[in-house]
Amino acid sequence: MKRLLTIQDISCVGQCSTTVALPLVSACGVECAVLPPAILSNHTGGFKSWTFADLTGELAKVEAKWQELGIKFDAFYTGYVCEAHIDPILSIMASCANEGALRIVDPAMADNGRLYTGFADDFPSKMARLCSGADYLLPNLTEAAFLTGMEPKLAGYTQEEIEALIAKLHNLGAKNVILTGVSFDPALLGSAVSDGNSVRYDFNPRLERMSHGTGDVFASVFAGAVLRGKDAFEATALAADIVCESIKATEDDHWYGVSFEKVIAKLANSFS
Ligand code: PXL
Repeated sequence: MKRLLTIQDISCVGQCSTTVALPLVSACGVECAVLPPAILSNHTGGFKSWTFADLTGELAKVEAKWQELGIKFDAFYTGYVCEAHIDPILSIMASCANEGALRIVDPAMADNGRLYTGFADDFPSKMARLCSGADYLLPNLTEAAFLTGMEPKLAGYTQEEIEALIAKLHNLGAKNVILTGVSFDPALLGSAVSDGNSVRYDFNPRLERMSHGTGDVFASVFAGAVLRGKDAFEATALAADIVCESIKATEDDHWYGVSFEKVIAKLANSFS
């Protein structure tokens, strides 16, 4: 069984980041270790306030212990992290990697044209350092724009513009780019998957519901699927299906996350 380390916060309540990655990566049949660089009472996307315990100081200690114990990983999957975490994370990814270990980077920092509350305007340039060594980079359209120094557009990207954005993301140093939130037809929403040579598109019917945490569901399933041997396009299609199923399984008044729990059995079965 492959062993993946996910590095992103624990939001104790809110169905995002580590509390999504652990069950979904595990459901794919991949061992999921966790390293939270911060613990929040709840996520920052819609709750009025939150607590934030920074664990930056633990990261180098954990790295030293893993080196002493010879603990290594087949893959690293990073999500929501802060500026101070980036250098320690790069160090862990260098020192605790099995040969050929994959780096899957979700630059979780923005959506709908805006950075998440708490990130300074220059944060995308810091996050770009993490993206530069990514084997798989998974930004949404807003994150892609910020990473490449462009103004984000809320809608109306042409295929030409999408592919120019993807080229810029490859120029940052990412091997494969999976750009989410792509739409050329109002009825369809999907992703562009690029290996640097060609771009393929995966679309699903657009669901008229804004949902928190769907980027984390997408990236977690994508990471698990890639480690189970699916190629980037297959992993994208599976991740998008699981996101859609999770949204459909979520009660209308459940605003802070999606009920991915109801889709775990289906996800696990897709590997049998
Ligand atoms: O889902 C991304 C995410 C992760 N972690 C925290 C967040 C968010 C999005 O708002 O606030 C703490």
